[in-house]
Amino acid sequence: SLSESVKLNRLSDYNSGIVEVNLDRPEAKNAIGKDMLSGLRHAFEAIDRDSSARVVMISSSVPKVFCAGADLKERKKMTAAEVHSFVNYLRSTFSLIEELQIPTIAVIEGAALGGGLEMALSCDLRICGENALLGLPETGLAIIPGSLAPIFNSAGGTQRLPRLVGKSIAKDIIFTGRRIGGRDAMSMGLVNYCVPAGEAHPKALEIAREINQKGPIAIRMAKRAINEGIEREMVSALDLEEECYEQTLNTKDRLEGLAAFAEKRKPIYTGE
Ligand code: CO8
Repeated sequence: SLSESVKLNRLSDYNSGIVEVNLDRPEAKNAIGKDMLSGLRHAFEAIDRDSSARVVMISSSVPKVFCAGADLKERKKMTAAEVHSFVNYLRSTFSLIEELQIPTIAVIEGAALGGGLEMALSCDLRICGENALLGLPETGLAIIPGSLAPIFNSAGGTQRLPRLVGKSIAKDIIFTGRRIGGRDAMSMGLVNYCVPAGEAHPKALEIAREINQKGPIAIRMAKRAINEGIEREMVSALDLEEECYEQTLNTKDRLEGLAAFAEKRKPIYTGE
């Protein structure tokens, strides 16, 4: 176990590849305190080193909550210097999640608020139940999402949210701090799928299994091309696409894909 509140599981029933980071701090609704944060950090560092991992799901075993954000009780006891180093560690951990080479899926049942939503925004995909409540309540606490020392590539809610849903919707969400239900989140493009309450986990597994069957190098290169390309101007972005495409050419998996097509069978990819 990495910490009391974070568990790292490999889903054995899907032939490895799919790993799950499970949040389990029921007494604080999965609020991110020091222990939870170091658990998250170690889990994602372990996944980063694990060359057999193909897809990550972040889920909660606490009913009706994904993550209540920063631990506001612990925060109240911290000195300014402690808050500063905690928030920097939080931000670099979210960047680690965002920059993981393999796809990440946030499985949101119930509340994903403040840092909890920012963690979900660091993921590639978000799948929620209809009971989900998503919001950035920070302005109500007289701070802004992901505040403190802007460091390139490690900003939080004010940066990732508008890139996802556009400036106008992001401003509505951040200025009002309103909690948004699953269906509304879906219509705003804040989540990829909204399913009946309790079904987010099976839906996420379905998506994870689909991704798990694709060429692993192709998936990694597609993620890189999209994430890095969107920050570049078009000519340079297209160069990046070409660079990423090249990485998929000299692979055993590409030949396996062509062979499987010719032989009318499912390809078996090894990530080589
Ligand atoms: N931190 C610490 N404890 C929490 C938190 C939290 N964020 N959220 C809930 N808890 C605790 C409650 O205090 C309560 O403890 P106790 O039993 O001792 O009273 C217990 O969890 C259960 O909570 P509720 O009774 O409220 O449970 P409900 O099921 O009724 O509601 C909610 C669950 C909706 C999650 C509700 O608890 C809630 O709204 N929580 C606050 C959410 C919030 O405002 N989060 C945003 C925090 S700001 C942030 O994340 C900023 C991150 C960026 C860092 C930059 C800062 C400088």
